[in-house]
Amino acid sequence: MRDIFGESPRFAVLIDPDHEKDERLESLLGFLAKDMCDVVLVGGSTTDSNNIDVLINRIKTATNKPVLLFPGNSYQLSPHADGLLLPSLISGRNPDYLIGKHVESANIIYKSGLPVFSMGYILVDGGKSSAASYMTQTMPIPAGQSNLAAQTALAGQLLGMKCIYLESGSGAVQPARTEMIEKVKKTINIPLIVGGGIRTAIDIRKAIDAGADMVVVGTALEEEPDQIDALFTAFCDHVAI
Ligand code: 1GP
Repeated sequence: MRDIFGESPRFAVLIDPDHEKDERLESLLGFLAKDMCDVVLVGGSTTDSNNIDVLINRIKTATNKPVLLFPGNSYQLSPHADGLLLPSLISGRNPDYLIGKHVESANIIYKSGLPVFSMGYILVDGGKSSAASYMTQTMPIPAGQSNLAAQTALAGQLLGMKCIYLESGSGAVQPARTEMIEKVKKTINIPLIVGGGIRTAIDIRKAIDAGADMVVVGTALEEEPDQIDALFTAFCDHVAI
């Protein structure tokens, strides 16, 4: 897989396959065609669509940036992607999402030849119930429990995971707190992805300053694709400081 992390933080756009038919997607793809991101993630918690191949081909027609699967379940896989972030929900205690889904899909993933990047996925309370929490039947880590998040991330690193995703849930009211991002970042030495509820330039700056190696924006851009110009500019300006 191409190196998705580097010396400086990355800006990732998350697209949910459920929204493949949303007319706003075309507008977002138009911005991606102008290189307004570093990475595109594709995935969601609830999809039952068969649109993932179509969606990935549309994205890859628009941009040369890496397109990585970020699957919420074992059928959100496509050989057309550039790689797979393989999440294990290490904040939860549901064996299906720790290892069960992985066993179900191991042969398919292996045969696809997709580069795989194993990822410790940590769900944090984002101020409202999230689809990820509901679908996985797991409790998020309370937003104020930075030590617990850091311990969980460290356990993921010790298990050999290649990155950690601190997830407040799609459409979260509150992104992960800076104290938690800082604590997790200081505790691990693998890349840290932060997403969920990031909507503004301030949210992006806070996440970067706290130590995020990648910030993920989904809902805000799916709702209002035009915002990407301002958000990506703010991101680039801040990273350049
Ligand atoms: C969800 O972290 C991602 O898995 C993105 O969240 O949709 O709130 O940007 P948003």
